Amino acid sequence: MMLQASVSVLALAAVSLAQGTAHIPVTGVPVSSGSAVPLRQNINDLVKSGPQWDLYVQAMYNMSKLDSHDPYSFFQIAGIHGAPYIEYNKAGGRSGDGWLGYCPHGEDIFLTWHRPYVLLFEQALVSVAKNIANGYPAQYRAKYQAAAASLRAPYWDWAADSTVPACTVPNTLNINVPSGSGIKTVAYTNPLRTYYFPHIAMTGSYGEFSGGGQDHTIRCPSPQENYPNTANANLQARPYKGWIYDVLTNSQNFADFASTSGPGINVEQIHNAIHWDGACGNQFLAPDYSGFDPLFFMHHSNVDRMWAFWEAIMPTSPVFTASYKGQSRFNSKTGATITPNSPLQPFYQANGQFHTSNTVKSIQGMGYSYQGIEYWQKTQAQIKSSVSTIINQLYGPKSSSKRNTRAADLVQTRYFAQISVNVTEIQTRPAEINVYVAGQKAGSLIVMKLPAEGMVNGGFTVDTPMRTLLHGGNRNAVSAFSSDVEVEILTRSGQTIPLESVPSLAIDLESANVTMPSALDQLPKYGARSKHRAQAAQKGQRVRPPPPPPPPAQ
Ligand SMILES: [Cu+2]
Repeated sequence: MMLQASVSVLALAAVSLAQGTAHIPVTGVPVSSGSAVPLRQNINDLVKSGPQWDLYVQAMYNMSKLDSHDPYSFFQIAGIHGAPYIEYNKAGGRSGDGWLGYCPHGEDIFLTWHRPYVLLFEQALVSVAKNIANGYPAQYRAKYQAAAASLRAPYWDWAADSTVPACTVPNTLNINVPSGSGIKTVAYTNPLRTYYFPHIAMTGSYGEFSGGGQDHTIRCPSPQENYPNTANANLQARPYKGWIYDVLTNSQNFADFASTSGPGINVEQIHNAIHWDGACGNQFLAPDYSGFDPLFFMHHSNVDRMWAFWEAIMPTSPVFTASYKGQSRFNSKTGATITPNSPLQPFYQANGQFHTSNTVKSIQGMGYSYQGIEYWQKTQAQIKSSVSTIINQLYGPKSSSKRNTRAADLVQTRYFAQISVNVTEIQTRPAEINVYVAGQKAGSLIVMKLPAEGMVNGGFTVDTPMRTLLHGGNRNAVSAFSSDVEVEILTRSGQTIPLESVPSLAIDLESANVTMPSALDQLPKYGARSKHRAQAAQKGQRVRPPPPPPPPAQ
């Protein structure tokens, strides 16, 4: 195996290797029990934090420059996701028979696998940051050491603010670094803008590795595109805020919430669209290389936060309960039975066993938390209340915080399109499925390269087109919807995949009565739901009846 520990940076790993356990346990950053646990920060707030920001930027840079064999190097950690197809953490040899990265997509373990993944990145980040803090001159050292101890993986909240973090744009960032017995402000190479692949990876030392056709990660390349402007235009063209509010409040169980394997709107589908939009395609959209774009861990920290929020408002809900047949991964074959107790390779617990979906279900004891989830000082009910308030404030419709509204005004009918498709029929992936109702764009679903096969599901609200149909005088808006849905499937380069080549694609219209909250710490309550299969046509091929003649003049 190709891993070697670099002892200088790897206090924690070096200890476990020396003790002969041979695995880096993914524990997060240890925090003494009962004391306040550091919160992951919004990256746009971390920028203003002074010493913590100085350390984060330098730690990201140092990780990118660590020897590519070092298990805490950015190369090794980012490379777990897809390419290169090498063993990490002595987690077992290659046994996959299809996709050979470690990450699962389109499966119930999508969220549970990515939680210890971000946690491993975080413990490496903080370990490197602590070393940097120790190098600050005496009069600053304690302040920087404290900042390192409470540094955690920042998140990019693309739903509250659908633009790329401004700090990922410039070539340099101004930070304070040690200088003699003081500190000085320097223009520091920005490690959040791009990552250069190690030369030995590009020349084949780790096996198959193309870098996605580049020796560094790129985003929205000119002259056709521009970062951040094109990325921001992409992001703002989708209603991420509403999607997040809907997925957090509408999902009835973990499997529906978590991944594209469950029906209707889900977190993975929203996450997929961020991969499509955030860098205009390129490595960030390719599962083999997406882990290397510095946007990745900010994005996945936020995905993890969405799951933590959902758990806070659904505290008694288990992770998925049914077993299923998994797809190929680095050390798991197609068809392996996956349960909530299946190993999440290559992530070990401290006891030498692999993490499982059950061992990562709660963030308690993982050394990090999020605002609202201060579990060391709040009851479960208080956490639910504060997280509900945050969800309403950040993602809710303006009316969600209205008080003293008449009860009858709070009941609404909401409409969702639910899409399902067998991805093997969409041979050129990733692709975007755009849905139109009465000629107007109603929503979109990104279908990724992964999962490699099987059914993928997603959904979004169609309240606006349904309202238009209702106001247009359609007494039966549900059947009006059904007879006026059109679909356009586009590849990343804009080529059309004809609907007739994707016969499995189905669109259902789900309607539900929803009681909207009357207080800021309450969330919508979904009542009975009903579903109608719609007849989708290729966009532009729907023959619409001519509009009715105007009524005769009196
Ligand atoms: Cu992702």
